[in-house]
Order: sequence, then C-alpha cells, then structure tokens
Amino acid sequence: VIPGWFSEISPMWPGEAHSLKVEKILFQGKSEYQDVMVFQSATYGKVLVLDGVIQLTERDECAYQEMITHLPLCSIPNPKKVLVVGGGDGGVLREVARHTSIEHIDICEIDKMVVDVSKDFFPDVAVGYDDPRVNLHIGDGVAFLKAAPEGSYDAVIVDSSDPIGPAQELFEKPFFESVAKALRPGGVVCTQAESIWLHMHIIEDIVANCRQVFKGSVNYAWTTVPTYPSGVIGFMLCSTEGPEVDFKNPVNPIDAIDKQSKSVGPLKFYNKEIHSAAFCLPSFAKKVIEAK
Ligand code: AAT
Repeated sequence: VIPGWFSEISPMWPGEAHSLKVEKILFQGKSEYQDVMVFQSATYGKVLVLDGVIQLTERDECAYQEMITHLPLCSIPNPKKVLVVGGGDGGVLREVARHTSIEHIDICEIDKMVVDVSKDFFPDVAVGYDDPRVNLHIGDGVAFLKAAPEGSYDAVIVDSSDPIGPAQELFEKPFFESVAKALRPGGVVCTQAESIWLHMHIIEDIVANCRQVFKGSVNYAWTTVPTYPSGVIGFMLCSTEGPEVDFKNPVNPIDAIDKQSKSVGPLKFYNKEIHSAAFCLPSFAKKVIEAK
C-alpha cells in the first residue's frame, strides 16, 4: 500500500490492485451492509467505494451507466416499465429517464446509505432521482423480484456490485428465474457480468444459467471502464420467449431521444456503432461464451 494512494485490493482480482492518488477523503461510514467511502482523486474526480471496491468515478461513470442502460433499452421498441436492481447512486436512473417512452421506473437498492451519500457527493449522478417517474424501494433485490407481479416489466437492469457481499445472490440461477418471471414476453434483462480478463469462470456459469432460464436470446457484451478491475466490464443481455430481440441491431435508436434530454446533457459514450461493437468478443472469450 502506497501512502496517499487508494489501492483496490480484492480476492476477486488476486495479484493486482489498481491505484488512484487520493487528494482528500470526503466521507467514511459503515452501513448495515458495507463500508462506504467517498474520496477526491487527483485525476478521476470523486470516487465512490463500497467494501474497498470502486463503484464509480466522476470521470468514467458514463461508460458503464450509459452502456448497461441503453444496450437493453435501445434493443426493444417503446420500453414503458423498467426495474433497476442496485444502482443506488442514481446513474442508471439518469440514463433510463432519457427514454421518453418510459412511464414507470422502479429501483430496488439494498443500502440507503449509498443513496444518501450519492445525493450529497455526486449530484450529476444522483440527478436520476429527480425524475417523477422514479419509485425508490430500499430492500434486497432478490426479495423484491420474488414478490414482483408476473410479466410486468419491459426491462430489468441489474446494476449490482461484485458477487462477494450483499450482491452474491444476484448472480445465481434462482434470481435469474424470478427476473424471467417478472418480464413480459420478449422483455429484456441486462446484468453486470464482470470482466473477460478476470472472471471467465463466473461468466461461464452466468451464461450456462441464463441459457436455461431465458428462452429468447442470450448474449454477452462488454465495454471499457478504466477504473474497474482490468479496465473492462461486461453485461449479460437476455430476452424471454416472445417477440424476438436482436440485441446486436438496435431497433430503438437513441439519437432522436438524446436531443430531447435537456436536464442531464448529451450522451458521452453510447452511440449505435458502439452498441453493435460491444457484442464482438475476443476469440478466447467467444470460445467459452458461444460454446455454452
Ligand atoms: N452504478 C454504480 C455501480 C455499481 S453499484 C452496485 C449497487 O448494488 C450498490 O449500491 C449496492 O449497494 C447494490 N446492491 C448490492 N447487493 C444488492 C442487493 N442484493 N439488492 C439490491 N441492491 C444491491 C456496481 C459496481 C460494479 C463494480 C465492479 N467491480
């Protein structure tokens, strides 16, 4: 550990630790679920850390939040009702709210401290909560989905932390089964699905489970986020049986929508070329993911 630097050390990426120079620690607390910290970094703006793991930085959050949201929502026509699991910082809400077709947004975040801290320190991210279509539920996403009415959502976005701690069950088959039940026929799910460089074994399990649970299409996409471990992060995109979803060729272009979003400024990362490109996999990953 280098004095004055934050190093991201975890058994999920043994033998490596990305470091950021700390200018000032702005918040440190312990919630019922995890350690919560916010610091001002020298080069990535403010940083939100849970249990020692970086959740977002002001500089690169756009890459993650825009991709995890618009990959699913631009793949279906007229999404109206969306559920976000996790994502307490509000960044995914900000992105969902760009879609004018949306009528109702539920969010189920387990940790109220994440919501409060984000509103205090990350106003450009937590701005997502200002949208009147948003309904915040504080609780476990697993229980929320079990109790959700069948066939009610067009899309579920699982913006979850890593599978150590409160998010563990969000990576397991029973959870995917309740997601499938909560979606309408031809509805879509996008879940945070870790790094092809570090977690091929986790990805392999997720893909195998999803192929059993989701009878429509099952795809893996990825993007670059410099402050996430190995600098990349992936998403599992699946659809339920019903109207076919071709994730690689978006049917709901964002360009027209983006011009209407006045309050949050234009998209910084997502566009239609990068949408399709996100599904191109390096050969080593293709071999594992497409063989399943
Ligand atoms: N958008 C920022 C990125 C995140 S946030 C993940 C959120 O999931 C956290 O706020 C955490 O409190 C919440 N969470 C964890 N478990 C649950 C649960 N069971 N139900 C509801 N919410 C939950 C993800 C960062 C990815 C990091 C990559 N290394």
